Amino acid sequence: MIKVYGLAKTWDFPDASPYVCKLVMWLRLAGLEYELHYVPWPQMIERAPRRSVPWIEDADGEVIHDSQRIIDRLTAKRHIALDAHLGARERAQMRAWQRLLEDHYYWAGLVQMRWVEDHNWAIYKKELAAGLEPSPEVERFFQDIREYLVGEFRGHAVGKMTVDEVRAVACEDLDALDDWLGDNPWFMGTRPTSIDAVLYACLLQTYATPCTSPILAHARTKTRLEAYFRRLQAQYWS
Ligand SMILES: N[C@@H](CCC(=O)N[C@@H](CS)C(=O)NCC(=O)O)C(=O)O
Repeated sequence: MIKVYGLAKTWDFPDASPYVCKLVMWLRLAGLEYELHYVPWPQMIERAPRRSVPWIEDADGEVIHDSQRIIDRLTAKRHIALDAHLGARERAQMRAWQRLLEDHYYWAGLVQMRWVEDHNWAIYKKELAAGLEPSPEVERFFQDIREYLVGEFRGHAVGKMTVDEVRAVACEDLDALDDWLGDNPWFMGTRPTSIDAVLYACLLQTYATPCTSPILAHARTKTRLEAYFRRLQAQYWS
């Protein structure tokens, strides 16, 4: 059995991290069984091979970090044929979408919303702190994590924009994703591929969050994208 290590169950997501959500969705698409184990902050930073989630321990003991490296390694090891029908141009296209989702929308759409905006941080912190006895130490701990994440956000290109600019570029990402999907059942056409796992994870954390934001209001106008998300949710998670 593959052991997947994440941070914590959050709201209706399998994990707070979209990269963990991506990996577990990919494992479902690939038909591989797994167990999800939570290693919350600050233990995660000490245990994770590269100080980030996800990482896995495969049944043979091999430890692999980074969602994409894990997917590539398991694809090779288990002869997973999910992307086997794609040609070089489609693979290149898929790579570009992956980068848009993970290196741009992640920051502009997700990190900005829940770690940077005060009203959403209050909602997110309440969920992260559920079950913990309130104390000055717990308060300090969450303040420190928030400062750390906001610092990472500010170090990223979109972190230098105004709030309205960040929201605008996140909405542009959603427009592009919706236009590319069109009326196709899967993001690369008529069959599931690995990129559906990345898109699903980002849409899960967009459509299923209790946060409030103009980005989410915009996402709800993207009816094809939302229908795609709801279909995958029903098919793979209910
Ligand atoms: N490229 C990595 C990104 C993983 C990542 O950034 N994970 C975040 C959680 S969403 C994390 O663990 N951050 C801890 C940190 O940055 O110290 C992957 O695909 O696994």
